Amino acid sequence: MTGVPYILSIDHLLTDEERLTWQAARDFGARRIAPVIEQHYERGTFPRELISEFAAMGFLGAPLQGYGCAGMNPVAYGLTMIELERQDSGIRSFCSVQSALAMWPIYAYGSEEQRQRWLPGMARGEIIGAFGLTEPNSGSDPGSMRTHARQREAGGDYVLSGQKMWITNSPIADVLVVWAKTLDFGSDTPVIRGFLVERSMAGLQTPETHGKLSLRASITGEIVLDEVRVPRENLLPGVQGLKGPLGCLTQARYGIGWGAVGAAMSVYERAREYTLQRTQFGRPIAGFQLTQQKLVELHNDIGKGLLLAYHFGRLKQDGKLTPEQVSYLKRDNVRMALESARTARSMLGGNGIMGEFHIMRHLCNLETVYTYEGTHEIHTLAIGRALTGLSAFTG
Ligand code: TGC
Ligand code: FAD
Repeated sequence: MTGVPYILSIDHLLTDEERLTWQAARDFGARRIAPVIEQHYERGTFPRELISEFAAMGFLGAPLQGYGCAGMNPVAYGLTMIELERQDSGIRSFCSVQSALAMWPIYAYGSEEQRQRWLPGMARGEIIGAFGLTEPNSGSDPGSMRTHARQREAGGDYVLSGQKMWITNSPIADVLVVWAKTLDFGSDTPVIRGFLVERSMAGLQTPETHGKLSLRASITGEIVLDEVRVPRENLLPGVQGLKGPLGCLTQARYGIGWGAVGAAMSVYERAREYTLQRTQFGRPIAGFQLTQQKLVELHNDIGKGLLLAYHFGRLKQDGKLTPEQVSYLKRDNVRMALESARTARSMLGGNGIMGEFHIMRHLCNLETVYTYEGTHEIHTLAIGRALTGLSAFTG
């Protein structure tokens, strides 16, 4: 990120390894994702053929140590998120879900047996994961979930029933991390717990959601659980309560905060290139003051977003990053990227709506990114609570 089209430079803030990781991820995106992404987006398909290549690049479980994972530090991981989302939010989503929402809970809350059983295959991309929290009647308020698990005898299996919706990768997942209100045998107080539901378990269905006009190169579906018998060994033993799924979201939201900068970079670079070439009134439209103002705003907002991500990345490396700071990062950078995409789209005039110019795809994707992993409004309230000590979520 040195030289035109960027005045800001952060290269000197990075280690050699971080710079190499960034360059390798950028080259991979340009070589393997860029040529196929528009076609997948139009068809509404995900490039499954690239999963083994994501694994070879170390993108799956990237920040985790051991179990065949790359063990990237938070800044290196963030830089890979930039490059994946520079290509498409749906591609970054696949890697986010696999790494932060499926592998991370097994790593952080699972038993050693569960880690050994699942993580190496997930890092190789041979086992696909999903994360089931959202339900038809519980989105922003996951504590109101209805999916439940009941244990009918001491130490016995659990029986899960309920419905999750809007679940990335559920139709292709081999293992689904499902959060359910759980009643242990003999207890009358349900508590939220996580289960590793396997594809082969009877009573599980994962129908695909069709008709999306956003994040089309990402597979989305439901999780329907009809008395699914899940052995006790598939319960995540290390966490109870809403802090279980929210802890996973903190990991994923951190990656999104970086990834959004990649989408913004893509739309800015395309708008700059286009306006330098496009001539109206006898001169390149990049020569008009109003166009330059737009380019400057895009450029400067990207710089601020990148520095914010970098700063929080170093805090994370030191173990000091708080969930409220992650809300700050996700909220601000996604808003910035979405506004940047709208501005960049306008700069291409009619061509701005065409697939071949890629900006409209980013714009449509970012509408989802604005909503998932905690909506813009929910993060506003999370930060507002941190600033005032007053919760405005209810009442
Ligand atoms: P609240 O009382 O605030 O907290 C309950 C417990 O959780 C702890 N906690 C957190 N822990 C870790 N990370 C966080 N970010 C945390 N936020 C809270 C908290 O300390 C407490 O722990 P304890 O020990 O005291 O019990 O809970 P609340 O009911 O008031 O809810 C707060 C709220 C609204 C912020 C939360 O529910 C929320 O974040 N809602 C948004 C839901 C959401 O983000 N869903 C995302 C679904 S997954 C998804 O979208 C994947 S997209 C995948 C892709 O990339 O393709
Ligand atoms: P609602 O919660 O109904 O919100 C609707 C509107 O009301 C929003 O603007 C919201 O901000 C606002 N609102 C709600 N409460 C308040 C309040 N207290 N104050 C002010 N405004 C409020 N979920 C998963 O579990 N796993 C996944 O893998 C996953 N992948 C997804 C992929 C896609 C493509 C999409 C679109 C969603 C995905 N989600 C996933 C679900 C996503 O996290 C939810 O859509 C999101 O949390 C919002 O929930 P909701 O859609 O039910 O909206």
